[in-house]
Amino acid sequence: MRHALSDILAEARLAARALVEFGQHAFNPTIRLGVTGLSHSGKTVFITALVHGLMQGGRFPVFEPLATGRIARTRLSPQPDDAVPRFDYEGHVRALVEERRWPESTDHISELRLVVDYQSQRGVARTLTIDIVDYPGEWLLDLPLLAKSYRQWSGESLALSAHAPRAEIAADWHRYLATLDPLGPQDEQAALRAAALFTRYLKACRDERYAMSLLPPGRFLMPGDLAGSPALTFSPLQWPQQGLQQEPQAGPPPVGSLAAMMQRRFEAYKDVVVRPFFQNHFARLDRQIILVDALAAFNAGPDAVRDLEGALAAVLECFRMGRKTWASALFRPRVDRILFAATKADHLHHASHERLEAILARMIERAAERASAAGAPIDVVALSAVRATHEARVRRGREELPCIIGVPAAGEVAGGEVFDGATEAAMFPGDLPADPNEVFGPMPTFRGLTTAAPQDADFRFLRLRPPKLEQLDGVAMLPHIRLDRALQFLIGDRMP
Ligand SMILES: Nc1nc2c(ncn2[C@@H]2O[C@H](COP(=O)(O)OP(=O)(O)OP(=O)(O)O)[C@@H](O)[C@H]2O)c(=O)[nH]1
Ligand SMILES: [Mg+2]
Repeated sequence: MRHALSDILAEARLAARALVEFGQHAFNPTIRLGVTGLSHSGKTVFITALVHGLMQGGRFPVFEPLATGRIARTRLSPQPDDAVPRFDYEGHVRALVEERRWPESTDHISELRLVVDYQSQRGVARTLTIDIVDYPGEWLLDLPLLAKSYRQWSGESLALSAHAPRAEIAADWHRYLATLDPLGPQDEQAALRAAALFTRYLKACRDERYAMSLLPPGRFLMPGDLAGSPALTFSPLQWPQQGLQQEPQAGPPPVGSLAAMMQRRFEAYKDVVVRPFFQNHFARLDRQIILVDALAAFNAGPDAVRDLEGALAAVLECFRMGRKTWASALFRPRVDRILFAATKADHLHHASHERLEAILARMIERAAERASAAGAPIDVVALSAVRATHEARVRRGREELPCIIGVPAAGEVAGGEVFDGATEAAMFPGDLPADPNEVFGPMPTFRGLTTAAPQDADFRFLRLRPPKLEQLDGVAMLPHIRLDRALQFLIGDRMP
């Protein structure tokens, strides 16, 4: 009840804004494109490469308006939202193209406006405005918290942490929780300690050895200016009599208890962090691409793959929730296309690209079953926004092996060799199974990429240097894999 009135007001505000935007878009067609993914999934590189390709008029054969020469010009323009940092396109291009290094990590939302002048199929001059919004996937995975009570979330988080490999990582935190009485008096020191151990557990889960994906609340991993505030100083609690599976419907905890304190802070987190994100950003998106570092999960093995699938189900749940909650008659439908993209496909030989796509598609299918339909068309692609490798066959004894060749970044080490950032190396990325079913099920036969060829295991995920620009018909381009297919799905239909 507490939020009923504010939710109604928020909905009215959103509806009013949607109407204004709808009117504006009738004269000036605009797409708001959300780009998200967990940290390190490739968002910054994706946006930079996409914008660079569009502005340079690059080689995008599957993006029909560009391939058929209908796009006259693409330019940057001041963004509509004054309170959102601008996506530092120029800085990132400088890093990628001039310095040949990957852009710095970014942990905030940012925005960039692109204006495309093009000719319609009938030859009429038109303009499409694309607002690209880059936001951390961790924020998206927070949205399901809005529909959960503290007790429910507490029970679910503990249940999730009870399985391998999380259980081992969570051992210290679990041990500490066992000493706390949720119904005992509130205690700031206990809250601080529990929150610190909970945060340490979340951070360890994200370690590349485990590569877990489903780790809300997201701000525990990227606190920004909320670090140390009560809204980030809480943790699930274990009710002794009920064990790990807590009863979500139970009444409110007694006033002044530790559980009441945690519950208040959990609600504060939703008020300060989650609702503003939902209202100011998420509810306004038209199209969404979700970047997934599936290779990191495959590398870590079946547990990480299962966890990633859980995260994808949570993501789909957000879109369903968004539609159910906000799509009223006043609204034009919001996110009406969702693309899941497995990034960094250039780490695999092309023979595996389709397999990567098939596995991701299977993962989404199963996630969608769990999340009930998302309500918007979904597609899946395996891509590399910037292709840092080329392919070759390398002789090993009597065998010829398909491998990829790239320049490992300076300081990367493999097989006792320290790379200087200029020397090429051949890598054997291992094979993905041809049948996606080998990745799933209770006893998956696919054990992870690292077990495919142990002698080369440490070669597999070397950080590679970005490539040199390719010269194509006098245009300097960043090489890519299937970036054009992503673009066609995301905006092709809006340029008839
Ligand atoms: N080889 C290759 N590496 C990539 C590609 N895209 C991203 N990477 C690697 O992945 C890293 C992370 O990419 P970013 O674009 O910074 O990822 P992000 O999602 O913006 O990460 P945060 O800002 O930390 O959330 C880069 O530093 C590269 O090492 C790609 O297309 N090919
Ligand atoms: Mg980034």
